[in-house]
Amino acid sequence: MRKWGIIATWRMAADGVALGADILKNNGKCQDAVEKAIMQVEDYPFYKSVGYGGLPNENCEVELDAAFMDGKTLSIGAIAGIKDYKNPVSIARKLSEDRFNIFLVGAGAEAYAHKNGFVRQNMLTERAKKTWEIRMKEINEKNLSPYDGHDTVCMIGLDSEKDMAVATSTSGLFMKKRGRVGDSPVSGSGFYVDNEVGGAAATGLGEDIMKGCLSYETVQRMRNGMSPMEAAQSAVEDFSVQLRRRRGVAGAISVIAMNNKGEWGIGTNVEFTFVASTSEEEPKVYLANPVFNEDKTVKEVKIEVASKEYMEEYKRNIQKPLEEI
Ligand code: SD4
Repeated sequence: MRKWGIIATWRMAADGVALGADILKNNGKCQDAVEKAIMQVEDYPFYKSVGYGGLPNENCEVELDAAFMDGKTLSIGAIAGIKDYKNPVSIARKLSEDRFNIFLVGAGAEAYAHKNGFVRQNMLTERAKKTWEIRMKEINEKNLSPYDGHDTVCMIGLDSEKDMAVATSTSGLFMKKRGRVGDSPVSGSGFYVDNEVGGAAATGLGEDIMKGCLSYETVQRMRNGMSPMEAAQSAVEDFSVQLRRRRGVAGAISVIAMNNKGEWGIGTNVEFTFVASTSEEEPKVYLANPVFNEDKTVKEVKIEVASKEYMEEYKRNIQKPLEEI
């Protein structure tokens, strides 16, 4: 049997991964699998950190970042700070076909999307607006740090022809400054894939992920012989140690990885959930929990499959009525 595989960040990607796995199982292309899988997450209104329903910036505007990379040609397309367009990942994929101007921001990205017939849509939901209002009040009353609630969806796919692709999509940090761009659309930081090795993608505090180019770093470690699990965990851990030593603090960082044999791995310095499926395994949601030593280094990361009850509780929670937020 020909091998295929797909891995994604966060439990919100469960339905998307199932869709992507279906495409790959039927000998579909990895480019289509990762794009369609991410579109599913972007379109679902109850996920508050990606696409429609994503949380806004401090001005209550939803500004979205997305990227797409093809592991065969190394083509990249990326957009940042785009407003009012339905599927940022598809715009990024389209840009990857071009030779020049492959990374567009703000008004330029919107003009490109308009010219190429992408669907315009107000991406701010009532739910996201209410969450913003509550948070604004808390920040003002309790002097809290505004930055919170950030979960990028990243997908890495391998198809039966041994091609690979990666894509990302996010509303970035909740309450970010207008125009702030994180790692997710930045090649090497938020994502990277090379058919000859494998792919990696990151989620967490973009400001820190970019300091270590962690997706490229993870792919390089696989190139040098590490398994995806060793590569992702050592890249995250080594860099977290560096950040703490040199800056006193390391932000939340999680990386997913898959090599061109369909083996996958993750690295994380915080509690993290992810979803994976391959020609050998049905889509499963996993919970990853780092166990720390006294000096804050990670001793091991415990990985277990999420139960059905866990996922049901999660769905109930994200869909709770607006009055209960
Ligand atoms: C960013 N890395 O914009 C993104 C946010 C994220 O999990 O992934 N959070 O910094």
